[in-house]
Amino acid sequence: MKSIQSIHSLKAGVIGTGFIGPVHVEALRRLGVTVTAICDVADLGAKAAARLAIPHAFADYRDLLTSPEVDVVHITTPNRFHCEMSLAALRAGKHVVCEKPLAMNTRETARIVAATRAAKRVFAVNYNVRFYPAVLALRRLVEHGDLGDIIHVNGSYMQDWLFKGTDYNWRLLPKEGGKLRAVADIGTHWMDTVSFILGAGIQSVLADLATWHKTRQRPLGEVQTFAKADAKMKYATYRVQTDDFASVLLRFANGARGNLGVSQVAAGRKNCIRIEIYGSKKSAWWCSEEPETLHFGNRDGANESAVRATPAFGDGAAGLMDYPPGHVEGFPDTFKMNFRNIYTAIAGGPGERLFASANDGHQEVAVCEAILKSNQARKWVSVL
Ligand code: SOE
Repeated sequence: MKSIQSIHSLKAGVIGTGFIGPVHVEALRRLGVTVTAICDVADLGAKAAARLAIPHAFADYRDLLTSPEVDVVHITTPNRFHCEMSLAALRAGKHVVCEKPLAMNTRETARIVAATRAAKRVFAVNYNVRFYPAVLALRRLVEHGDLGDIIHVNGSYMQDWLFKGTDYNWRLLPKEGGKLRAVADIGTHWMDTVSFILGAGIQSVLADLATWHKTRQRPLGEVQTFAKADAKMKYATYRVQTDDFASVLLRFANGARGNLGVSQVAAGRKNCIRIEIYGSKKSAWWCSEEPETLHFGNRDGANESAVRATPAFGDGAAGLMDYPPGHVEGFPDTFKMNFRNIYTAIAGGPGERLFASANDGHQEVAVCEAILKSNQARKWVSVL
């Protein structure tokens, strides 16, 4: 149990206190990692430190980076800060866990990849969906050839938290989040997860991006991710320049074809990831709204379902589940297991590195750029 003891001796600092920063804090604590510091502008860091009982609060991230009480820096800010903060954290000798997408464009992500190589530190991008036990199980099944050759993959990532014209968040603004929104924010989760399962990257894309709300109402004041508008709020109208939804055709390096739908205006779909893999022997499908069950499709015999942590589920998630079958592991657990894998690597512990690297994050942004180009040119575009 050497690596577990080492995990416990590592100290984390979190930059950003919106929706996802506290999710990182909770997952780290469930692993037994001490969160020593938190940072956000003005008094937001201090308020979060008081709320979450974190000893050190900073208003300037550079002060968190010089703290000897921090070994691993978690970057959970709007995307436009990711590059600057990642490079500074590596320069300060820290390991980094950065939220996705890794940065605003491939110029930035290439700099992070180069800096990671030079710094000899662990750099992870938080593609947490990889750590649903069903996703890990699917990866193992594909690797072992249980589904046969992969013919095609179908699926979607649907949400409704930006359904109304009054729903607002920094992600809607290209200067905060980048030129792509739904595709970069949630589509890259799906594409990273499927590439991870198949062991094959995306080589080319044909994309159709669409914006349902051509203009939206921006509340005067900041609104947290997933927060609902308040009837008393005052609004300003602005033109929307990012995608509400998209359809993307994909070609993977192993010859498989893919078909992805993404939307943040899909009423009733709160956070729904669907992955269907069609192989030459059988099919397998999974949905994050029913995270504990894998389904298998057979041409001749009956279809089957397997519950997590039972023999029919396979052993792909061994060591990355803590609860017996029937005790649901879901979204928060994916963070815990991702961080367990990352912190074990930082501690020099054993086991395969399953988390997304800086290079994986760079690839996802390269796919986003190809999607943007394809939508503009109305044709297939190769990824870098
Ligand atoms: C908002 O769309 C969001 O918080 C994403 O940014 C996360 O990556 C996803 O896990 C949940 O939804």
